[in-house]
Amino acid sequence: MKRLFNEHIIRKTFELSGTWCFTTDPQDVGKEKGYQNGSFEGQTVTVPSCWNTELGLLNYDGVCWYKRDFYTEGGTLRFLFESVMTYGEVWLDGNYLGSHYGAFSQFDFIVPNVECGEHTLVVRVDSRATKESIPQKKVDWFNYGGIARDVYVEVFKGICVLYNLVKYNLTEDLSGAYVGCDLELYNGNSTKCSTLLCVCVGEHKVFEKEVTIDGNSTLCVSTDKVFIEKVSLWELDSPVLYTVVAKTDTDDLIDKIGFRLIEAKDTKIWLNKKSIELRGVNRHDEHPDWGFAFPPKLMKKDIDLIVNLGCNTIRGAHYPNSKIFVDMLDERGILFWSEIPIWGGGFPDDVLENPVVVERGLEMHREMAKYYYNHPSIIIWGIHNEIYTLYPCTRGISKLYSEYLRANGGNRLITHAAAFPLEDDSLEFDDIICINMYKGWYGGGLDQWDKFVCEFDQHRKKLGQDKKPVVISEFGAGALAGFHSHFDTVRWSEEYQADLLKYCLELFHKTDYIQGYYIWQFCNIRTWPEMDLNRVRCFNNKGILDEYRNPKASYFTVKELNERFIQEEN
Ligand code: ADA
Repeated sequence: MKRLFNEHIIRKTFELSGTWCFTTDPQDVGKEKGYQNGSFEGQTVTVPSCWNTELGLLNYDGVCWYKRDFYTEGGTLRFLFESVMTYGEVWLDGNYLGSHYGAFSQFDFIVPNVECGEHTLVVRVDSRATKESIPQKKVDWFNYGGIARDVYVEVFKGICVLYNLVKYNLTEDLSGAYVGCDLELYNGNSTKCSTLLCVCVGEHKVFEKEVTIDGNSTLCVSTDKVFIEKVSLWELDSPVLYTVVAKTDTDDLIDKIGFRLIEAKDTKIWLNKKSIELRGVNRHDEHPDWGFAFPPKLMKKDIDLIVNLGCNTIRGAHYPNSKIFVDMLDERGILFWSEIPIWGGGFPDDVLENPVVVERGLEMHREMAKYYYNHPSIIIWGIHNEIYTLYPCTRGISKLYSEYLRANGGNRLITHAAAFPLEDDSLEFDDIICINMYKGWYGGGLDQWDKFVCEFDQHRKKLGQDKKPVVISEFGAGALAGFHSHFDTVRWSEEYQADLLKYCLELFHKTDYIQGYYIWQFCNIRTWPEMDLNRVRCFNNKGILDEYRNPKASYFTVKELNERFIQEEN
């Protein structure tokens, strides 16, 4: 399942999800043996899935091969992969189609003149990290391997719409909008063709014109902005979505958008010109039984649990989440922070200085901004998490990524999660200042929080950054579900975690310049067994629910506090 709605009524598409033939290749000899031609035997696995959830493969990190036969009537086909973890190479009937690096982004190959009949698609997946990987080997989550999201085949007839990024500006009073589109088209025929291209937003036609494209070529079209006099806004309590249909004579692409304005000024965050406090959790798109191949049913359950907690926002720590999840947030009026997996501790300066890594990070931002552009729920782009901000190279990276997203990422707030906020050299590139801090768990007692809050207030004023709202993007404590203590000072107890979160939430809520928080974290997550992070049970246990979504005591503490804050607001 790709989206919560049909992206095409005209275009014929079929899923290649289901059973595939699968084998591990621990010596990485598959290419020499000709596996790319489909000449291997193996077990059956379902796609999408992560191989580490198969029996015996929990800790397998390496190369695997997948094979799937399918029938087509032929023509120009587009093979679309939503997520291959981490490096994927693809062959059709032994012919190399190409490769993609990066676990959390879609990619595709367009193949003209495919003959009618049976074909074989082969995918080589390599999950191993190198010095040039994003993320690096050292991360505080389990880096699953596999084809973790769906695979599709789309049949291209004539001129097709590959992408449609809807760009708009709202009028000052937010009642109307100037709407235009950046479209990418592809001519699936081998000869030059023309078509009428038409784009509608709801019932408003915003573009209609004839376009001509050479055979098997791409064309980008940017339309002029058209004024829509009356629009309903995408609000948290009424998230109105508009269906956008881009249509040619032979093809279509359907998406949804919402009209909203997000701003950060005068130390506050404003949604549609109303100030909001962000009440959120950090959530990994992960489950011990599914890995990153997270099923929609469980996504909905996670969202229900988060809404029940009184939250209005989720940070997709630490990578772009599946589009279905973001569709659900669009529909339910929940704000989302999306980021790429440049994760702190794993990135020493020699890695961050490597131009291959810098370019990979930029490419991940390009992909995120393009594929998620139309989602109204995404209000924050995170450029990196906890990298050491006093490396000379960090400033350059922060500048590069934030400038890219500011120019190409639509109306969103840009930030990075700062673990060293008092020595951070990149705060000036942010729209909101986001701080990860674990006082009361790592480094210092709980009362150190008050000291920090005063110190940072002085600091931001000294830097001239005091008009920017501050959000505490990570804080928390580990708790082993079921471990209780009469003493709230006993670490790892549910009581200790609940108390720490209560202390923090109350402090953040009453501090004027702090405009929100994201608890670390929604639920426990699996981590690498060999990590030197001291993770009991090989899990990061800071969830306010356990990994099977059973609540710890802190879940109810947080719920109670959020409800109180909401009441105060009204
Ligand atoms: C960091 C990091 C998280 C997690 C957390 C922790 O802030 O961003 O991914 O590792 O620490 O639990 O220590």
